[in-house]
Amino acid sequence: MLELYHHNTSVCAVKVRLVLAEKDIDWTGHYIDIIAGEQFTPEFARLNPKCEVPVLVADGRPIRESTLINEYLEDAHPETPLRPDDPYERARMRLWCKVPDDGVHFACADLTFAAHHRHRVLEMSGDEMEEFLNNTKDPGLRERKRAAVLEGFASPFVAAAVQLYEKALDDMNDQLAHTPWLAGDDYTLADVSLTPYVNRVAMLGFGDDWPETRPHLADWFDRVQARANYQPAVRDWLPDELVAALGRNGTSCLDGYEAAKAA
Ligand SMILES: N[C@@H](CCC(=O)N[C@@H](CS)C(=O)NCC(=O)O)C(=O)O
Repeated sequence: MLELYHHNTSVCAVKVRLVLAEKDIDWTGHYIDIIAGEQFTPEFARLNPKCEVPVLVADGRPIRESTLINEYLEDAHPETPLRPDDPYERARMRLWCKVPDDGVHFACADLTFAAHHRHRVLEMSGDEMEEFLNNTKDPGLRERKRAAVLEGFASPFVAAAVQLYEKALDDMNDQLAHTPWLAGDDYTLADVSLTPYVNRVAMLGFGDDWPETRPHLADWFDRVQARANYQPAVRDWLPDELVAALGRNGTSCLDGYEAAKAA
């Protein structure tokens, strides 16, 4: 039996839910509200000392890090393969899987906090907010969160985050000009790994010009959303009011995003 500790909008949890849905694997969920700080309980810290979702528990044994969880799922459930057979092609696929882990994930956290989560954190009392921010184990991430909460798009980390994101989106568009999926002819863990990060900036309203500026990326994202795993892994977990609110916020956030892009 597989148990997944996850959160509805967490990009890393989406990565794992996409694979579970693609492979049609049964799982039981444990919902951790990471904006309310539920990841900091001692029980959850025993599963993941970094206090982050997702954690997959397979036959009582916890596995953390979404990239590694997805590799585990691929090894344990090789039916509906999501990796190329050829070792070189597989290495190329894994390069795409490293893109979030090498920086886009932190950039995504900057943008998400600056555009959305900060508004929930700012509703906390001063003491609650300090506790929430101080609970983050990684000192670098702690400072980035603090800046995004207090300063929004004026955070000194946001310009670099936007530029890193823009480069990744350009790289994807360039690749997708040559192959239908990121690692070649087939949908793989590479596409899974980038889907939630593209979805996040699209939800924040920063992708409306992609059909003109990044047509191959836009086409890929249309195909990604049309796949059978998208609805159960992504859309079913997004409250309608959140989707609507993000669309409305898009205009004001877009100014911040464009300013950061030009900085
Ligand atoms: N590298 C980790 C990152 C996990 C991560 O940052 N998870 C976020 C949600 S996407 C989280 O739980 N954040 C809690 C927090 O920042 O306190 C992975 O890929 O699983």
